[in-house]
Amino acid sequence: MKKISHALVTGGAGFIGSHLVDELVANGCRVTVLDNLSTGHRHNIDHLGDRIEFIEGDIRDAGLLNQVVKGCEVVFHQAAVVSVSLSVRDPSHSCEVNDLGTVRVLDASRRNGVRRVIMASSSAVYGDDPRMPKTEDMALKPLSPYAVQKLTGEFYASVFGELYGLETVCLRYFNVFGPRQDPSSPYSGVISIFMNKATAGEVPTIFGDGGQSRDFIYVKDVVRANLLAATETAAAGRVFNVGTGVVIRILDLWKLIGGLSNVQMDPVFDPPRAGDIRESVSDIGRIRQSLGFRPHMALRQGLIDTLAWYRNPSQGPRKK
Ligand code: UD2
Repeated sequence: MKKISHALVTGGAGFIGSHLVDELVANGCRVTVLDNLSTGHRHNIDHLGDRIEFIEGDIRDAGLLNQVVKGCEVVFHQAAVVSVSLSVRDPSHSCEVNDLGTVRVLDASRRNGVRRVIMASSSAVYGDDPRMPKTEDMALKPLSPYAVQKLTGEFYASVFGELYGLETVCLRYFNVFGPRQDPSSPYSGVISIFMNKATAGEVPTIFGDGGQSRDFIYVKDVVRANLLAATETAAAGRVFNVGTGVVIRILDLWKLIGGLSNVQMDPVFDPPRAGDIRESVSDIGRIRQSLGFRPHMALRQGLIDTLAWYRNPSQGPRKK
């Protein structure tokens, strides 16, 4: 990897952010983490000790951002209210964090000479266009406040590029999974919830008929996409899908996780969630051709590794 001298990771104590921090540190990068610990955890980064600088604070705090961004070459903006259904319940709160917070991150970055900002966007921006797989040039149809907020962030990124010359790259994550994904809320990622249920021997709930499709990408592959986005010249000013192109239906996912956990339980079916999209699978041709990105981890192996983490009492999600 080309060297990054100093990076700020917003949301760096969270699931994806903390893996990104690990990799940056391993690459000899100086790292500052800004996280308000609303959903992130100190224990995700504790093992790094004083090899990173941790600032507990909020991305809506413009004064604080101006301080922490000073001297940073790259900002990885991972902090967000990440749940679609939480944004449906409380659109004002998620708007403040996801939109106002994002503008503040961009603004502090351009004022302080940051070279590039990598934005965590989402496949949610595609909404329910039935065409599969999703390509970056498709018409967008956000179906939830969360999706609107992520799309707004992309527009701001583009405008900050045009107006202020700030380099930005938007990464549309599909469904990310792996160790450290926190299963404790009803809005947690489905794999973390299913693993928690399987490990505890509890019956899972499936929203809808379980026929909805998702493209799950392992967290370490998402980290590699971020590092390419930060270091490849060709990435500047662009939007990329970050997925695998491989699809699985939610009911089949439960069967797979149940099988790997040696649990056989029929799920309970509840009505579909408001704002839920039916089909989601990525076309990753653009990021492959432009940045040379390929996911390394197959779903099954990724699930095995993640399950090992959930079962390890010294690492698993219940340790606070
Ligand atoms: C994910 C991302 C979100 C956004 C979106 C883009 C997470 C936590 N959220 O939302 O940030 O990028 O993708 O489309 O990764 N489900 C069940 N039972 C459960 C939990 C979930 O059936 O106990 C279903 C849920 O209704 C949905 C699917 O599983 O159809 C995936 O749910 P999710 O919350 O993991 O992720 P999603 O796709 O809503």
